[in-house]
Amino acid sequence: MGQVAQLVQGVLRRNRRSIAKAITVIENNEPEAPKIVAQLFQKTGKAHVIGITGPTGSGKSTLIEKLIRELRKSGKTVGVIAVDPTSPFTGGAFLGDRVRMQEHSTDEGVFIRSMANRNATGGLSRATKDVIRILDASGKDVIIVETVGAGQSEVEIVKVSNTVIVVLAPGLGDDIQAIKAGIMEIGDIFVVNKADRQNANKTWSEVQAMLEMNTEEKSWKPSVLKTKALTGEGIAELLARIEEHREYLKKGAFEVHRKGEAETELVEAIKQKIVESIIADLRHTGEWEKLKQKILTKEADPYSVADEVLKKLVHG
Ligand SMILES: Nc1nc2c(ncn2[C@@H]2O[C@H](COP(=O)(O)OP(=O)(O)OP(=O)(O)O)[C@@H](O)[C@H]2O)c(=O)[nH]1
Ligand SMILES: [Mg+2]
Repeated sequence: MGQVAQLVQGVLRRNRRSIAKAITVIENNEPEAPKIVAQLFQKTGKAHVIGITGPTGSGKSTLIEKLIRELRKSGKTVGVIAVDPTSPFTGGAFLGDRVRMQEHSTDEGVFIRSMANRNATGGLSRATKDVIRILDASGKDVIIVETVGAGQSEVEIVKVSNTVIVVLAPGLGDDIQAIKAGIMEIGDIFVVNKADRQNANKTWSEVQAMLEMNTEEKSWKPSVLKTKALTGEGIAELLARIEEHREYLKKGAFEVHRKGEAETELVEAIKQKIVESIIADLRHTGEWEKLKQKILTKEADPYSVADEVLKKLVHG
């Protein structure tokens, strides 16, 4: 059996090492990556993907840890992808390390992986999407994706998730102002964590007020929950709300979402294929080096060179 077939079999058998290896192949964008995705594709689409975002330090990882525990109690298997865990709070793969150290380390029903945001732009959501597929094919019922809510990652998390949870916390008031434009639109569920803190009610009211300002008619009305992730208070309510959203999606919104997703992915895939094949051709004919040289010597700017490439493609 070839390496790809072996990995695919391993993932389907829920073998931890195969899952880890397959994810590494995806992350590094190795040549086998598309083959693995292609062979697992039909076994995907069952998991509920939950995106968790919010300012750094709001308690996302702590909350996820508690969610994992509750989900396991109800017999659900869980995959977690922590994207770009490089904030000053965690200084790296904190969630993974912390949870691994605890009871989940020997639990076959939990798989946690940190992914670095190293090859950014576009590549991240593609890689994340494919890693979700690996976990999905390996039979995980719920897949949680954690990202820090800042700029681009907001858009990305919507692209890959069925349910988006925005986690805020008191004392991050300025942040709320700064991020509200982007973040308030994407949440299906809002959480004000650190409800044990003094200003929690104030933050809760602020978030509530912001949501009420949005008068756009939507069939799903986001709500704001309070949690204390450290003690686990409010987690049961959060899970109930997540379940409500899943039920809501099943009634139709899910199909609409999937169609939009299929279209976006197809567009991305076509773009990528076209770009790769043009560049491969240019390299093959030796043209690539000459074009690069034009930019280096300032004979032409990159856009003019790209125009030139396109004209040749169209007119031969
Ligand atoms: N007081 C209080 N502290 C909390 C609560 N939940 C989390 N914390 C603390 O807040 C800090 C940040 O928690 P994390 O879970 O790492 O936050 P995060 O949002 O994942 O942070 P980044 O991944 O760095 O964006 C930690 O010191 C937690 O112990 C809570 O409910 N109450
Ligand atoms: Mg975290």
